Amino acid sequence: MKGKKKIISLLLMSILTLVLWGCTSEPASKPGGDGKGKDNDLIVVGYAQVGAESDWRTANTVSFQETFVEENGYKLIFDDAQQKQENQIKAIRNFIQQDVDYIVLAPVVETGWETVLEEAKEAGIPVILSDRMIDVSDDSLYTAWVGGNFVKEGHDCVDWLAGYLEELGRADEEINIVTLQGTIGSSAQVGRTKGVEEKLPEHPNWNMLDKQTGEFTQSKGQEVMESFLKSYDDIDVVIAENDNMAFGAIDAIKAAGKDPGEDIIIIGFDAVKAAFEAMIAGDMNCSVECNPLHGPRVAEIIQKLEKGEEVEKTWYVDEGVFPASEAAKLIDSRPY
Ligand code: GZL
Repeated sequence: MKGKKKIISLLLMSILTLVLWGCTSEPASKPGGDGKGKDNDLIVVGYAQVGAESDWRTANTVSFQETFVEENGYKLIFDDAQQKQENQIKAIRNFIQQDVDYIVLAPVVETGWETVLEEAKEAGIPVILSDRMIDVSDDSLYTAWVGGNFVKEGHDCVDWLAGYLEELGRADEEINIVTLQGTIGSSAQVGRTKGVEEKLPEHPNWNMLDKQTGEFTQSKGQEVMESFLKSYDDIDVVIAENDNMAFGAIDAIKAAGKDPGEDIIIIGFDAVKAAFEAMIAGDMNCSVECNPLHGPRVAEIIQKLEKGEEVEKTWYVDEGVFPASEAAKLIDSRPY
């Protein structure tokens, strides 16, 4: 709860207590027995979520819903934008209308946020970014960002593939790659694509045949992979910028009579549990982790802000690289 709201509510409560005390010998108390109003003491957080396009997104949403509960002192107002920026902007304006204490935004794309975040700043409501980043000239428009290092994830993908090809004795072979990109302009897509492209020149025998967006969804990933298989008959590797598009690619490759994980190496990003299941089934070769469990970190930032403490601007989540050889051993310990 913001400073001015706290003072006003304390003043109101003391006036109310004095008035009630004057009328009865019993001390004033409100329903619930603790003498505190139900909503008065809760920190109200508005979360403008991207959508529900992937397993990663679902896990991210659950992390917020499990963290920002009343027993932890919060009231969560959640909005699912169905991957549309205009819906997220509308949600932020609603949060401002409702005078929430904090706005959390998982920006579907990097650009187009200045105006609405200026409005939040005007209203004195701190904005915390979760997951993807925004591209703004004035970084005072957000207080902090929690997310994955997407460029590093792209680097890790190339390094893993190089090691795997070495293991297979294919280090010097011509390797043809296609990429299923995420939502174009999202920092996860921008970063992962950039990370892969930065390291490709280390492997002059690798050819990036094509890149196209699968919108981070399984169905679109399958559709794009079907078109790739029609266009190219010698694909060696699929880099899918999230696991759900990898699952779509696996379905398309099987339908084309080829063996995913064997004929075509499949690499995904996120490391969701279903990716471990696909790796155990032999359909997928690796997943580069991008941890979605941002709820506790965002709560940590809010608690610091509530105490008037300074917070770091950038909070990277821990992430690893998970090859199929590790999948059976690790799947039961996977948190999402
Ligand atoms: C990554 C996140 C991406 C995931 C996808 O932080 O933005 O969006 O990789 C999700 O699964 O749709």
